[in-house]
Amino acid sequence: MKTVITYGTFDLLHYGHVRLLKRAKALGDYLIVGLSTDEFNSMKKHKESYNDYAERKYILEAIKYVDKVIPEKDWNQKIADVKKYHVDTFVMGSDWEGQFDFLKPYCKVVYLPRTPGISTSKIKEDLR
Ligand code: C2G
Repeated sequence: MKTVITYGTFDLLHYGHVRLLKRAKALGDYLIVGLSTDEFNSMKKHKESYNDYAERKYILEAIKYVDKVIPEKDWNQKIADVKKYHVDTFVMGSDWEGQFDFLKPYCKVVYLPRTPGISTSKIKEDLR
């Protein structure tokens, strides 16, 4: 079984997120999502999500590409997660290109092209 992992806030879930999850799952058989907790968002990522962790987790678990959701509490948990879950491939959108190459000794690192024209901040702006 090939395990893939990705991380994010996934707030106001949109098709850019779902396209990322679909392509990530296609790289293996089992997809784990490290979902940023509310504390991690506000303390370390300096962003507040509209939906809280429980709501974002509920939505992600309803997506057929997602097999498991774990909390992302810290920037420094990825190596431990890769080891703990025997991850074969780490995936992130291309806005993170190169930022996680430190994982290369532990697993494959894949940056997938971001979906243009959609983002949570754009949705919020458009709705304003
Ligand atoms: N994404 C995408 N296309 C978009 C918007 C987002 O492919 N139009 C991808 C991002 O590149 C990321 C994932 O969807 O891989 C989740 O996006 P965010 O929730 O914005 O993730 P982010 O806040 O960047 O958190 O430790 C990593 C961080 O937790 C990533």
